[in-house]
Amino acid sequence: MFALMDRFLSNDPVSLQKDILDHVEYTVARSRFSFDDFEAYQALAHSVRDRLIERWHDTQQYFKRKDPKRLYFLSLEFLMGRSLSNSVINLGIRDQCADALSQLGFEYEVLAEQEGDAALGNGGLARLSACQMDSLATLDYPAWGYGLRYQYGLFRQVILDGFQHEQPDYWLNFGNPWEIERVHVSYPVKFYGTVEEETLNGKSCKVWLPGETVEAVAYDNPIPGYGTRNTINLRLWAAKPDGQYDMESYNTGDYINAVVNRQRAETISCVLYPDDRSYQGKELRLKQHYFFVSASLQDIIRRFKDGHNNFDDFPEKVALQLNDTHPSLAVVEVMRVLVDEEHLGWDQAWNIVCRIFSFTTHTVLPEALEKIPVDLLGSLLPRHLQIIYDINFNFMEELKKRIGLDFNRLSQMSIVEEGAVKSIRMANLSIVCSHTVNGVSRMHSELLKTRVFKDFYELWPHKFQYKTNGVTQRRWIVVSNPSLCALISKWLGTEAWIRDIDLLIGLQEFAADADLHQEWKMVRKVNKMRLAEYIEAMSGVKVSLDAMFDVQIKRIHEYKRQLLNILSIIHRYDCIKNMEKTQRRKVVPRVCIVGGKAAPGYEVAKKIIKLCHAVAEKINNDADVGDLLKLIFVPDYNVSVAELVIPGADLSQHISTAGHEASGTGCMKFLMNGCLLLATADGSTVEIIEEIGEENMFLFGAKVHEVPALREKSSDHKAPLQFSHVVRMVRDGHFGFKDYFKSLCDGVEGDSDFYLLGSDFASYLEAQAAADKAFVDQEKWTQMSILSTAGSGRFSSDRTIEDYAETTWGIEPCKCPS
Ligand code: 26V
Repeated sequence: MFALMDRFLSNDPVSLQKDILDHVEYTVARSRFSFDDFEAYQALAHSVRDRLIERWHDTQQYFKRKDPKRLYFLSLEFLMGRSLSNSVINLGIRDQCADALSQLGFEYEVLAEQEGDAALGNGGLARLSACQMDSLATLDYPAWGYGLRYQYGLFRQVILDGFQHEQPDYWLNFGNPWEIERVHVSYPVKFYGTVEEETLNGKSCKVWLPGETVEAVAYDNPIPGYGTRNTINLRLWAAKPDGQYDMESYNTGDYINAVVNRQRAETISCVLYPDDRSYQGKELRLKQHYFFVSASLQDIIRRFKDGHNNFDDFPEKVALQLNDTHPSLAVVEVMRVLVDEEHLGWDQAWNIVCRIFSFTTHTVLPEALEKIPVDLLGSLLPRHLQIIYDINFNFMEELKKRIGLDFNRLSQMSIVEEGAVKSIRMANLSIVCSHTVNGVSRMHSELLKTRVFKDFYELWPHKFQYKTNGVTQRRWIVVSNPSLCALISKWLGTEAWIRDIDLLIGLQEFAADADLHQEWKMVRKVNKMRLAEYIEAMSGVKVSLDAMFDVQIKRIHEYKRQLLNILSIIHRYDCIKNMEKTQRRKVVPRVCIVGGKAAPGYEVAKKIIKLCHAVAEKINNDADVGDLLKLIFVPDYNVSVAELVIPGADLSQHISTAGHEASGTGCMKFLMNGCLLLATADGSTVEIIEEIGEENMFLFGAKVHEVPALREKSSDHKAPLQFSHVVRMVRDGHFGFKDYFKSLCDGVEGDSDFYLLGSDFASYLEAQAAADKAFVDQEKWTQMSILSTAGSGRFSSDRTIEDYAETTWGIEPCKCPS
């Protein structure tokens, strides 16, 4: 036996260099005297991976020995982005890697750029999952993430003539050193078939005879914590044909077709659904949900049984977190396994289910609430449909006892929705079966309690909680903004804020310090230069560093109101055009940056992207305007693009119609990076206001309680003249594509202005003017910027996760000794 210390790989540059060269030769199979940047990246990635695996083993062994209650985080989506940069920071070996590489003639930053993003998710919910995994590892919680290993991640956005086109993201093309394939960790997942009644030991029980079986194979992705040895696991499932051969079809001679049919199993984990807006009852999607749920639960139950033989202990050892309704079939699957396979009584099983699940919802939009057509569910998962009916029957009986025969309310709360298409309401199912229902910001939770799930709140007020979202400062400051990171540590005299974000508040003390201002401005300028270079390389447009970099990056949605931003840019353009030359000198120059993907079937969002390009074309080529105004659309927005853009932003926009953004997490990343916010009071911005004060932001727009009345108000009184004027410019074809943009214009004028662009326009322009005014006074601006970073502590995912651990999951840290 080696002594433990001897076993660990060393992290000094010499050892790293040796490992890198060994991987060049033996893993990448290139000569150690001749390899390119990509091959060097691969070798570096494998060297880092080796170190992750060591820690991963130790952590898993330690968890096994200690046998704490574990959290299982179930999510259909994780937007992890790049792994190398994050891993070297969390392992504390970034500088050593850079040293090792430079002696080999390579630059760390250049190699890090070789990695493509792991984009196994759509937007906010998926990136939140990634941030939360980082916090779970860093805070030493005994947690596992479970998800799907899509072969194609979120589509790549390509812009041609200003129109969005989608291209497949075959991200595994060049291999993925960050995962470990576990060919021996695999489970059968069943679909279709029939349910038979059988008698076992004198008791009647249900037996599901499936029509199709697919194998789920595990791929493990180690998630290292920062400043700890703990490295947790994100286990993603891939679908493979099962090992059973249907001799009949092979023998009939149609060998080729038999093989091809088997191979079709892989389509289950083939592609991520790119719509984050409205749920469509698609069989493949439902198959993905169940495939993921079934494999994860088999794995979790196997782990539990290895050491426990009484299911009554299950809730002491297992907490299951439902990330939105997408994994909600898990509640039904646990019932099925306990009742049909483990032969527990219904009541005993139900008692267990009610103690293990917690549910977090990430939306307020009714159209995003999942409903699964009963016919679809019944054909794919016949036994599950029966169980759902049984759960609902019991729930309705209990409800009748509580509220009497109020049929209206009973039918609203029922898990089964009657109607043209009889469906299962997944949110209702999740609420009924979970002990806790979390919102993602205080405002979101209030809306859940007073509107979306009002009836459920009245029935079970104790179930409703909220945990305001947070983001990890490791990725969003340390990785993406190293100069700011160094500056913060210098002024705080410690790096401890990287684990203990509350320390950031210490910057407040220096908010007016002239030396800090100098250094802060320098850091911001360097980041702006980096962004300006990217913009020029990508679009050919040269932008002025003296301009205010004004950014709106997020998925394109009507409620997020990118259109409001573009219309105000048109207004700014129009004002500049109509000014005397002498007046133009007073204009604060702006570089407006917009980025985001539209769901492929979301026509309005696609038109907004086209309008942005059409307006940019006009403005950026107008000599009258010059550096006073530029409009840039950053294509293919993803995590890596965000890491580049956020540190370089002066101003960022979070301008959703009040009451529509459940939380928003982009705003938190900008805030941490010292970017000022121009925002409506919606989702988490309400809480940001409380932390940094209204005077350090630019707020505008209707408040959530004013929105319903404004929607009622007659259209003539809503929009100011400037608004009608800019819409008219679009209508009249000022930016071309007159007919194509007509429906966009119709959608914001008159009574159809559902998202209240017209009625918020005047106050939006005022907020924009206030931002211009503040920017002129650079000392004031810098102070606001420092105060933004200083006040961002509450918005770390560390705080969110600690809160979940204590008040929802009931788990405790389990720190693996170093
Ligand atoms: C929703 C749906 C709904 C229909 C079916 C397909 C599908 C796929 C993905 C999603 C996810 C959308 C939900 C989401 O990302 N919500 C965002 O969650 C963030 C984290 O809590 C939050 O900050 C954002 O405000 C919220 O929009």
